[in-house]
Amino acid sequence: MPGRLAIFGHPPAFDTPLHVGRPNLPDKQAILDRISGALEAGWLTNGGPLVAEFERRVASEAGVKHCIATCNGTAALELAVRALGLVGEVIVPAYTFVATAHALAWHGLRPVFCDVDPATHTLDPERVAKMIGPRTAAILGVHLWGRCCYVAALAAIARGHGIPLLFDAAHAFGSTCHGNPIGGFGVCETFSFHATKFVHCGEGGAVTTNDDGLAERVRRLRDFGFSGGDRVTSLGINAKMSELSAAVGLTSLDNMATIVAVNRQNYDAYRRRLRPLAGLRLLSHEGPEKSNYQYVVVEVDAQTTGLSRDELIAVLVAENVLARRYFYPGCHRMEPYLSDAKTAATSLSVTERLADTVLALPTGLQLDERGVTRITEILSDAIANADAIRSRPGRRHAA
Ligand code: T4K
Repeated sequence: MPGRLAIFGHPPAFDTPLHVGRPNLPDKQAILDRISGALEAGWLTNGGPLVAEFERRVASEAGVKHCIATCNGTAALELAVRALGLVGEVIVPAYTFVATAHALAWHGLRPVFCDVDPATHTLDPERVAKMIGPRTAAILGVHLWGRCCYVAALAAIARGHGIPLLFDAAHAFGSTCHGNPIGGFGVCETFSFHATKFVHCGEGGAVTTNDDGLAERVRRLRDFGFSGGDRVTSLGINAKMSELSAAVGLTSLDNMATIVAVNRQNYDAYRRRLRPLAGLRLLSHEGPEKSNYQYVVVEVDAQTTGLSRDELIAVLVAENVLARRYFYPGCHRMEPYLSDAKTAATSLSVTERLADTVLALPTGLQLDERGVTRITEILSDAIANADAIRSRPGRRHAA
């Protein structure tokens, strides 16, 4: 009934806002204990024991030889492209967080935006193959939403053209591809351990690779170009992770299994409850691969629901459910890329449809089955009252 919805002036379903990307903090005391140890030791960054332990544990989880921890996921990508010495153009999906493109452009590389596969929202290998040109320096795949992209097909294309393939695995720590942990594919992969990720450091990231030389270059670039003692052997930057971030990250790793289990329960509850709602397609985390279930992503078919994605977001936000329209409007429709005439002329029909229809819903430790049930009831009530919602006076679309 319209009467139950906050958008009609009734109290919101949730007293406290539910966020997409609310940090999981299951054991604050353990974080404080680790930070206290670092303070006692008087060692806060630059090669401290907590970062070293974090790197060992991430490498082990990702099944990879080297992990180089960084101050964030964007810096990890930047170090990777810099260490690979890329020059020219890099093929990348437009349907991703803008950091993927910015990390390239910041280093003078031109992101060439490719469309994605409608089923998985990840780079479409057939389109990638057609876009390779004389200036293509690399392919950068993104394992979106915690699910792997088409690694084997992309690897075959990269191999055929003798160009490196690397992956932005910001969403995909703890997930697998072809049965192996994400982290060891391509020449290297990069992770984000931002507060909004299911396992996080507050701010943090990492480059993972099995290539000894590349690992050494990334380590050097991360630390001003120092290659031992006071010897500087190349240009470098400060992209180091601090001991305080590693303290948060290690505690997060300790709780990883619990967080994934809760994410999975929430996803299963969403799946059961959304099934009867025609016009809402939940992106699947089913199948043989392991997923971290960290994003709950729904495509809204406005013809069927009677409400656009943005109208549904407005309903949810009024209930204190802060759903997000990731990744709107697609990187190719953002500056500075839009000012590039070639990019502006690019039409990416799948990316554009997803940017207009995808809704990310809250999950993580802030939520349980009751909360998921309530959120899906709101969606159901909204669809049942689409006409009343559309015709109410002074309606505004979600920003
Ligand atoms: N590649 C990909 C594919 C990525 O998705 C990302 C980052 C990167 C690369 C780069 O990695 P980092 O350099 O960031 O490590 C957020 C995150 O800031 C960003 O890390 C993430 N992807 C992206 C998907 O989401 P915004 O602009 O949505 O952040 P914001 O501030 O709106 O926060 C998201 C929600 O989380 C809000 O509802 C508020 C809530 N929140 C956030 C923080 C930080 C909290 O409740 N508490 C918090 O402490 O980008």
